[in-house]
Amino acid sequence: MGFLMSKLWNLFGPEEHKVLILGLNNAGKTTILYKLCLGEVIYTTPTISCNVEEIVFKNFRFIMWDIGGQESLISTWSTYYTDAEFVIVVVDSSDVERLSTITVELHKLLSDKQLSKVAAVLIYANKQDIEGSRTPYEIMQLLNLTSIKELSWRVQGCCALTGAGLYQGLKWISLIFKTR
Ligand SMILES: Nc1nc2c(ncn2[C@@H]2O[C@H](COP(=O)(O)OP(=O)(O)OP(=O)(O)O)[C@@H](O)[C@H]2O)c(=O)[nH]1
Ligand SMILES: [Mg+2]
Repeated sequence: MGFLMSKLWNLFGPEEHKVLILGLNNAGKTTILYKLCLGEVIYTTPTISCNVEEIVFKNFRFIMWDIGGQESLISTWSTYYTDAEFVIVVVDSSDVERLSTITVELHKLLSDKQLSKVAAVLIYANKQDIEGSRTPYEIMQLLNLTSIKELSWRVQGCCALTGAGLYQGLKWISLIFKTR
């Protein structure tokens, strides 16, 4: 019976999609993941490999892969790319010094052939609560997003601590899958 139920769930249950959450260390990726999953701000430590959680939203089942962003881990990101259908890049909007680093990494990952199933990228311009943070519009310009023609992109300003902006981002992801 359990087997039959799981088959029916697969047939009629929410569609499953693998989503990668990438970005430099301290950007707020893990905080965002658990704020979305649990509705709470959890205490985080730097992610050494990855955290994987499921989020069911608007009839979609997103399997979220939050990958560690420390410098030494960036070269391992591509080992998680197989079957990914969507990429979220989290940017610390207050970390102006490292915006050029994430710009390079963003454009590099989007040109990786292993991510050929990815049709869109959401950029969370996180830490909007910190004074002096770049606005979502500035983040769009600094990340040179207008040069990306092959896929859809959107910058969503957010604050993982309050949750502001997070669901708007999730809504956009579900819209992308709905209109595919
Ligand atoms: N002020 C502020 N702090 C935030 C926000 N989001 C996350 N933080 C803090 O930023 C720090 C790093 O957050 P993490 O979620 O661990 O960062 P990460 O991107 O997962 O980092 P790695 O796992 O090392 O790649 C933590 O102290 C968070 O509480 C935010 O929107 N505003
Ligand atoms: Mg983390």
